[in-house]
Amino acid sequence: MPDPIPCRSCGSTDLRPFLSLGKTPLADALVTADRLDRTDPTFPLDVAFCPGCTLVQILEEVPPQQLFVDNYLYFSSFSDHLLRHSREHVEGLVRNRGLNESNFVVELASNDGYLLRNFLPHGVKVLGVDPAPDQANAAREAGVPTIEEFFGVESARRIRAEHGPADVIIANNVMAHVPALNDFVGGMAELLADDGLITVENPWVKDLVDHGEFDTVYHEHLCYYSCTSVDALVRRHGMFLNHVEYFPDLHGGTLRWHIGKREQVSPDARRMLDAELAAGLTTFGYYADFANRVESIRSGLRSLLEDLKGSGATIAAYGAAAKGSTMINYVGLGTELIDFVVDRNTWKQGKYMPGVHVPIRPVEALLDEQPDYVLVLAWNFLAEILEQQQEYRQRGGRFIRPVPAPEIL
Ligand code: JHZ
Repeated sequence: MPDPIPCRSCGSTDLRPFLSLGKTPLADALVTADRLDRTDPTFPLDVAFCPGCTLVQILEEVPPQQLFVDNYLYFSSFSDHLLRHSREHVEGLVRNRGLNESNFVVELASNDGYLLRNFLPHGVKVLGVDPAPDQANAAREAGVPTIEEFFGVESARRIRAEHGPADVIIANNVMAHVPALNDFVGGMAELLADDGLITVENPWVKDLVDHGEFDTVYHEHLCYYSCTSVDALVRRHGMFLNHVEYFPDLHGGTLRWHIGKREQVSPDARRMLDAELAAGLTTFGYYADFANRVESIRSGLRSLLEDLKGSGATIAAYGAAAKGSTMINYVGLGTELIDFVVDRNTWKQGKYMPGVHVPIRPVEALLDEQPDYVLVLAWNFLAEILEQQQEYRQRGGRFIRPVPAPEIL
């Protein structure tokens, strides 16, 4: 028996598994036409709860280079909703903290500069940090200085020595992706000015469980956070979870945690911590039944699509998202059921979904082919997609949402 892996936050070796999605391919490793004859490598995908610090996490660790440098086509700028959310975040920070030319803001996992570019008109000095080369280049082209690397204590020291301490550090949808979690959070503490602010956004594990969002589990996402697990994590590094905001419509339910070196816990943060305790999120029992619910989504979705197909309907899917890869591989939806997936991201078009090898086409294919049904793999952007696809719907096309329970809309 291999040694049990320790919790990425507190180091406990008592992790308790509660969900196995079997072995799945890497969610963002889209396949090019010349590699279709090969079988894509798969890796175990098992989720566990840490009774020591309550952090939910997967047990497998694929090298980050393979995930975020060799196989990463995710560009943040393809969602209008996310762009609006990011712009509002920046405007709020500039307003509330009076940021100007004298301030320094660092974003970790700055992707294509989708967020930091909003600081430029205010003259605020910014620096992006991101290991993905194509995204870092796109950011630089947008005028956002970006260093191409994984962040940790060592890079924090270097950035601080060159630019001084950061007044604000932003880390959106990245803390889930970091294997050396304490090195990452330690790096933030190292770089942050004494009166500085860190904001961290990530989907909330409570929404994941309550709404059956199992497809957001994939190898890039090592950890699934609650306020309780974030509080324990940042306190280990001499920082405090001071405030929490909730965005129910972003990525299935996102929290923004405000973290600083001075303890100033707001009533909202206190309420969230108390609510997690009261809901039982801090105990294994909360997660114990999740696998059964995931199984019923799988069987429900499969039989819905098989019945539609059996009655002669054509089916496509929307969103070559990482979560879409988990969904179609776990449920087992190949070209016998789904003709093609559409996606706006031009980097993904012309490639194939990992594992099942369903082709990815531009969004216009929905009107060209007018499939009877479209399974929304990027269900987190459902409202935006429905708004865009009025013509497809007027012509009689129907969308299917897979979670929290498969449903024809
Ligand atoms: P989307 C990403 O996951 C990546 P993914 C990452 N791992 C993460 O942590 C989470 O986000 C939070 C396309 N699209 O963003 C764009 C359209 O085609 O849900 C994307 O390819 N038309 C960092 O990959 C995909 O859908 C549209 O109108 O699961 C959505 O992927 C819109 C809005 C999107 O995330």
